[in-house]
Amino acid sequence: MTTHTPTTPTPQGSTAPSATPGGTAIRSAEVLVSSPGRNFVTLRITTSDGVTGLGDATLNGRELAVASYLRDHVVPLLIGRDAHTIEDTWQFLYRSAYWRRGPVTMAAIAAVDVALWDIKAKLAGLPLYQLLGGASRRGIMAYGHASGRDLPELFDSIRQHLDEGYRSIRVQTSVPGVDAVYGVAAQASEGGRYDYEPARRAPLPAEEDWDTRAYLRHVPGVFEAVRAEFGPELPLLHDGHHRMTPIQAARLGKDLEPYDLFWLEDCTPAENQEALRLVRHHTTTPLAIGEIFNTVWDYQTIIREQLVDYVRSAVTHTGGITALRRILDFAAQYQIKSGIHGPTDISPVGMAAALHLDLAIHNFGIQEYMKHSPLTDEVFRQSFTFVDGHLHPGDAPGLGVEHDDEAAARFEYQPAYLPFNRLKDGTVHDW
Ligand code: GCO
Ligand code: MG
Repeated sequence: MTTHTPTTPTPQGSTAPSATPGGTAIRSAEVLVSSPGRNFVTLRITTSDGVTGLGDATLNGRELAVASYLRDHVVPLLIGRDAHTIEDTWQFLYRSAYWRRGPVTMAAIAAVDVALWDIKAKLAGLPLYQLLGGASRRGIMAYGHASGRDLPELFDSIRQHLDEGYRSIRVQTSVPGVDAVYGVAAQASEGGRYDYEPARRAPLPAEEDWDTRAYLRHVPGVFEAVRAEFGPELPLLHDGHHRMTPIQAARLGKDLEPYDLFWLEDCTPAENQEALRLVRHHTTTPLAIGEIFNTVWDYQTIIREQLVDYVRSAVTHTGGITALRRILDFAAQYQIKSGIHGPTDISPVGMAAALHLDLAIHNFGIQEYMKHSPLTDEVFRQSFTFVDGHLHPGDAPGLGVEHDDEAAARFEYQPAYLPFNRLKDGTVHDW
């Protein structure tokens, strides 16, 4: 039994529901920063009975800001709180900071939220998805990232993904006249694998170039060729990575209609949600957006006016399972489905949280899945499976991920930046 006494100050003075009787008081919270192939920030919460929970707090290229936010401002508030009070802790961290929202704050809250869900599920002796309502499907359809500098290379990449078991494929391509384009593996400087983005772990960001007109001319032909080679059934996706204006995005959506995309992602930057009205009015190509959003407020207009078909937020960047579940429930009222962000900069802990949510919700759409590097897998021991294009989080109690501290100690943090874009005349453009 735990007592809920929100008005009784803890020794830390945070008016936290205290929990000592049930042994679920938070004893410690550690911020673990490591770089096994790429940087990760992980929060580990331990209860007075020694039960541990993990949360992902990785914000690619700005990792240490979240580590400091947690270490300096959140961890001291957690000690002594009841690990069972997930909702109260979420509201406390969100509202008591006064300065709400933003990727740093919401990634920090997400890490606490997911670690507490991990602990609650371990204490219940159940895989986390059981606490979220149980499984709504047998497996989670995942898509992988194929890419190529030209058609033969792209076709090889698609075949390789099919051989690895993927049954849905994102297609990214080089563009004639543009030197380095987002999402094309063979251009990446580190070992030819785009997956370990940012491609360059270095003290300064890499500069890439961009030409929207060249891109708009080239991409439809690539999809025509892919459909001709692989047939009508294979679900194909494409990421515009925030580079188009609404009218340009509308044209691309229209031009891609004959190739029946599963979705066109991040066609505009969408800080301006209304921009998507114009795109929507001109094309029936399904739209996905939201990987850089961090609260439900970023989706208000988009969801209410049904301007997209898929919500792309990560558990890690949107305040955790508690908050993303609410966004997805809101979206469900408008027949909008999930497409949770899952690149390799979401740690295996963040991925596991996504998989438990994917399995439980009704309005699941698809899950992005880029395999982590073998180095990452040494640090994060996982229990998920990937069979015939479908993921499953496994049935270990909690999230099903353990952090190997000894392995992590071998991989020190390295400064890293995402690339940025300049147009031919030198103007900075969205990346
Ligand atoms: C995706 C994303 C990523 C982002 C990356 C930035 O669709 O998976 O666009 O590739 O670029 O998460 O850190
Ligand atoms: Mg994307």
